[in-house]
Amino acid sequence: PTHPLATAPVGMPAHSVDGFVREFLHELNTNQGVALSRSSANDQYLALASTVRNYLMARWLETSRRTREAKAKTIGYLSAEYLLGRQLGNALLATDLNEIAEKGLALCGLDLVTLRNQEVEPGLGNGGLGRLAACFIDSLATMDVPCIGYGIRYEYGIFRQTFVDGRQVEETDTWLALGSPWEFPHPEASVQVDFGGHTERYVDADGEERTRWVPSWNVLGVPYNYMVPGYLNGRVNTLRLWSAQATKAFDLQIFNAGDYAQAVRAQTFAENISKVLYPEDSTPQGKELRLQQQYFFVACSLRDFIDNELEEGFDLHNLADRITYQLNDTHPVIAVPELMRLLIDVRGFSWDEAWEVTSKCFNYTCHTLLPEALEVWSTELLGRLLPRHLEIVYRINDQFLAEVDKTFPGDGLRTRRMSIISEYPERGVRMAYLATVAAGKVNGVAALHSQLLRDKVLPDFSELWPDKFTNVTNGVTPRRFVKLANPKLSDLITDAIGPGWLTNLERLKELEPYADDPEFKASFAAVKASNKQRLTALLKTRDDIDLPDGHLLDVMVKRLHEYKRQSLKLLHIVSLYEQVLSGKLPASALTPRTVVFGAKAAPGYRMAKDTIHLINKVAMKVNSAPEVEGRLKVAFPANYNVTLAEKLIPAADLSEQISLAGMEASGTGNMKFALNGALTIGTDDGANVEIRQLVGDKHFFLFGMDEPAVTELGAKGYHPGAYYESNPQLRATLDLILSGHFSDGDPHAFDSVVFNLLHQDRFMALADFQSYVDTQALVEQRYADQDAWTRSAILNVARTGYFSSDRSMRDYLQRIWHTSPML
Ligand code: 26W
Repeated sequence: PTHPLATAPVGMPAHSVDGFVREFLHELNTNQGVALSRSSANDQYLALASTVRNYLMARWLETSRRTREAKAKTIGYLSAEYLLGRQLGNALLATDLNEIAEKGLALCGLDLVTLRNQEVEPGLGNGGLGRLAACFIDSLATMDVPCIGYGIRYEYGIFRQTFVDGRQVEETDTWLALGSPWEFPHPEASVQVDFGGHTERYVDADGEERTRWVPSWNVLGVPYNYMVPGYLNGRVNTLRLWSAQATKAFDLQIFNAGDYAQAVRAQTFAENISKVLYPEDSTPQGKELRLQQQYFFVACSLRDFIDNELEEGFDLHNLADRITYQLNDTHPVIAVPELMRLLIDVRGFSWDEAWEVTSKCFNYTCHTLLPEALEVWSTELLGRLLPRHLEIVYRINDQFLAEVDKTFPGDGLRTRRMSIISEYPERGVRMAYLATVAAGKVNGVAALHSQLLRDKVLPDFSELWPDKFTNVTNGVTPRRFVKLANPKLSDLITDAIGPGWLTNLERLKELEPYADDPEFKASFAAVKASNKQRLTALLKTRDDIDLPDGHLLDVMVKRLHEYKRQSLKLLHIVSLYEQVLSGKLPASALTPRTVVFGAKAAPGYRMAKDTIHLINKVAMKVNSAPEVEGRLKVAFPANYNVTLAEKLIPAADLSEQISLAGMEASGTGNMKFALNGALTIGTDDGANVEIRQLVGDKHFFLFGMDEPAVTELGAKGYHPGAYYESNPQLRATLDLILSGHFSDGDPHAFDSVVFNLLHQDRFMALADFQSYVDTQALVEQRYADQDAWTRSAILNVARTGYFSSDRSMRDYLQRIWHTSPML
């Protein structure tokens, strides 16, 4: 280019109220095509989003230029889910534009809060795993680490939950309907992805025997780029989500012959691939479309990096110098045979050369311990959809089992146990084994989880390769979950210890002395009270729920799953209620308490849905019972999501982390609550273990069996009915549900939930019941001493800086990625 402006860095709009107003009105007029006086709130939101986006644009282009020039090693985060939450607030924070925007909008007669509330959050994830991905890319940008997040641009994210007569009803999440100001589509950079067909052998020009994949159909992957701004540091990384499009709009021959429906069918078929997020969290269904999704985004992502991020002529033997792929659970593991295929079939590498490169490029994070959550793809399906990949997996397995046999000669049982290919109930590919074989490092997500991963899920592998296994405890981004969610607490912290803690969260330790400072304690309690008021106002307008004043706010928010034991929390509520109803306890003896639930159930998960129904029915009864009026209340706002979490967590007094020990890999909600000054009641599970170690036993309410006790009880034979027989209060509690009291006299309404607890109770809720209610009594005692409670709450904040996702990223950089921030 010859024009000087063509090579100059893109200019940045002025950081002034005037400049902001000018930009905003320009966007409103030219992008939305409306005058301020005629504009809707949505127009105004879209114009505001574009304005803020423009401030980041120069930084974004500059980041990408710098990274290429430095040939820095990039983290390729491969994740089928990103649960981002709203973008505007975070972008304003990252650009330091909040105040300017507020003032500028006021000059236009507009209110920033109202516009922020227009945004529909991108819910492109189910729960913990997707939210973790969002926290990690935030931290990497903030720490100046080159990272591209790769994933799928689902047209419909996690379903919107409503309740009808207390039962969950799912509605489609139309997050794109009112415009999508944060994304940049690049159809010109589309990638073709092949499926189906068969493979052929042939001899190439050099006389080498090679394999060719002859696919039978294909789709296009269209990249959509999203900005991932670092906090006030000028770095803007990229999140690249792929959308599926038909390769040909439609078949003109067929169309001309008159069959319109047939002509467009192929198009609809292809575009289904990125249509909707699978709402199953932890129970894989083995569905063909899901495997298509996985291969689709992974194939696009590998091609994208090689073709567009590396300089021309780059020698792929050195690929591992430039990228390290992190596999977020097994969902993207098909990337392993895909990279092998690219190197061998397309680039002409030998098998050994290709394996040398591939085995240096991948690392694998496991996020679960539940056996049913480990993905196994049937070879029938895999062979039909990706025949070449199946061949490659077989060969990886042959080579791997030969290595096992060399280390443990003649140990046939062991080779069969460790095989990537399982034989029962049908022949399938164990994706966690494939990931472990290919990965440089395998990690769990909390200390206990990583230990159980080594000892129980992959013991043979950790024996073979002890150094492959490591732990990185999860973390959460303090930008979203402290600063944005809890501005008042953030101001109070800054007043006490000065600025800088938001990117160096261990500095919260400096708050410790303030736990004994009466003035600080009063301010801290006032912040909590104000956050409760904010929540009360929100729940009134959002759900028509009335939160009483002055209650202990007891919160359990997470996906509905049996192992998380929402049913145990419910038994506690019913038990308190039953004791008052039957006269065993005067209502005045209850600590005024409001329990808030938030939980979505997978649409096909019957027990989870029945549990939601039961919670809602108990809520209706308890909330209208004069016996417990002013003392006990149950609130279950529908559609718990990131946006609601940001209001709920800062208001909470008590954080419920009550999974059966050994089941919750880490948990991340537990960290968010502690950082916002809630006390935890929890089992010795996941990251709870580390939270308790850091905050101290006196400031954490531990209950229930630990993991060894759970294993022991399971081995000896668990009989939940025995607890029912021997514990009168537990019996009275379950009997009240069985009496039809909560179901308009229908005694069978909740048979599924109650009989499951009585006769199976896979997650041992009845075994932990007494310990749980006893510990809740200790909670009430502490709460009665508000001063002591506040002190514990402050110490929770001061001692949990470790759980910043910045620290998690430092751990990954040192232990797994072997790279560092850009200088
Ligand atoms: C349908 C297949 C499937 C299988 C597993 C879907 C989703 C999963 C995930 C692994 C479930 C998940 O989100 N795990 C959670 O990951 C969090 C982040 O590491 C942890 O904090 C949670 O404890 C863990 O349950």
